[in-house]
Amino acid sequence: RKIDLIGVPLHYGASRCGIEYGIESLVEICPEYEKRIEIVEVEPQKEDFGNKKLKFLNTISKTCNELAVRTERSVREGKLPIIMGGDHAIALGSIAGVSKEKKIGVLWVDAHGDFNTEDTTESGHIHGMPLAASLGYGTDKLTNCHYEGSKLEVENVVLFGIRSLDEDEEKLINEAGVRCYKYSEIAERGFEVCIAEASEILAKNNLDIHISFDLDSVDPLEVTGVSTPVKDGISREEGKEIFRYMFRNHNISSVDIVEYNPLYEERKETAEYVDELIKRIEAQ
Ligand code: DIR
Ligand code: MN
Ligand code: MN
Ligand code: MN
Repeated sequence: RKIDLIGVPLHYGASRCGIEYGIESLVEICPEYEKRIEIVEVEPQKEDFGNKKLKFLNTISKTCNELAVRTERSVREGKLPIIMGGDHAIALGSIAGVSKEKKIGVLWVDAHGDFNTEDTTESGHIHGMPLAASLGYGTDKLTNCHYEGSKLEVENVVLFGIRSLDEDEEKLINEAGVRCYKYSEIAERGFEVCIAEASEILAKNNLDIHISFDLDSVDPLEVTGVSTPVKDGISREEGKEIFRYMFRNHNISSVDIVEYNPLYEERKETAEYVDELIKRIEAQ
């Protein structure tokens, strides 16, 4: 299948600067991507700066709506879109776009749950909210991205690699009933066992699967170029194995690779990793 590389240099969903340079930095080590990546531009909108629980809501909402149109078209044309961030808020747009075209499940690989709403968030950063919003939790302006209502069903969503949840965020995950593989469980029961089980849960309804891969899911000792590193995590190899395993066992509709922040990386090893992941997907 032909691959569409879609870049979204959004940083308004996150706290620290630098994520907006991720795509440029990738192109520096792999110039061949320059012509291939189609950029969805981020156009700053008028904001309500009094709203500390939904920072930059209008800009993020606008960007996600545009990305959704672009992603929907890619899937409709029979292609596999890889959406590159930018911060993880963009997953709301990619999932909205793909799910307009076909019903999907989601494997969310992350150190964080990204399951906050304006009522549970401690930071007000929307990159901590896209999974909840895709399931219909939170403000209309996010949950109604691209089309009205929820994009996913709880039984078709699995969280993987999680080791940092806000208190009320964790309550909401449990209330919603989403299966959450914390890193502690993966470390205890083994990576192979857990990815196989996660894949089986997602296979139940025979849906195409979207993989949303936050680079901070990987151990920050191995991938340093992220804004919000959390101790421990899956290895680089295990991250690649997730793609190998999922592509072998599912029809993968689309992929996000997000949160690459070149300002924090030590030796371009994060850019190299993004390149390796793209090449692995292309080899399927
Ligand atoms: C935190 C951090 N839970 C928040 N989230 C991050 O701001 O809601 N997600 N870093 O990737
Ligand atoms: Mn900034
Ligand atoms: Mn994330
Ligand atoms: Mn994260």
